[in-house]
Amino acid sequence: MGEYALGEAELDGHGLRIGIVVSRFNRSVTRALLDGARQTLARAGVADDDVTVVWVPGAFELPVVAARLAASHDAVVALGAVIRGETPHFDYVAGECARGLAEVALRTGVPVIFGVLTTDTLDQAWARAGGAEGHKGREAAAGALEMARLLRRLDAGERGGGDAGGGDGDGLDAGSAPGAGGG
Ligand code: INI
Repeated sequence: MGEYALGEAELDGHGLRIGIVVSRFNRSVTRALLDGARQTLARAGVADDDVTVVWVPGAFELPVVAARLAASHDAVVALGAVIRGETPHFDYVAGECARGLAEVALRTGVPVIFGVLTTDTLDQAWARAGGAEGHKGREAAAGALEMARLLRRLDAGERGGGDAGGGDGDGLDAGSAPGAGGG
């Protein structure tokens, strides 16, 4: 048995290629998400040349570009801000965006990180784009690095030594991990 989990200190981005797809709708918020994501990637050592940023009109368009980026990157970060306001459009846009991004990840095997804010108000969105509730862009970038590294480790059949899991779902039991071998 072994355990696969990466602690935050292990978020080494050197050599990883990260695609970012970001929505123009509610652009001031999504620009803040993008800036935070890029900072996190740079601090982790991801080279500028290894980051591709693609803008799309709205959150509904994120999945199709995420699929393209998945073909040539180790992980994809999808950033957007869907704000409920008064319109039922929200449910369609947010729901299809989430469903589409999940489908891309499962179909391609490349992690697609859901950095899409879904809030009732613009204030709530700002709170999550560097305000009182944290920074979803930074979190999404960290998630992309963790997942890219984790999948590389699983593919290599290595045993991880991270302590972030603790058997509560963060780590993976090597017995069920592809390539981990039994015996
Ligand atoms: N797109 C968003 O990213 N956020 C929203 O809040 C939003 N609202 O409220 O409508 C939104 N709509 C546009 C949508 O994503 C598509 O771009 C559009 O429907 C064209 O397909």
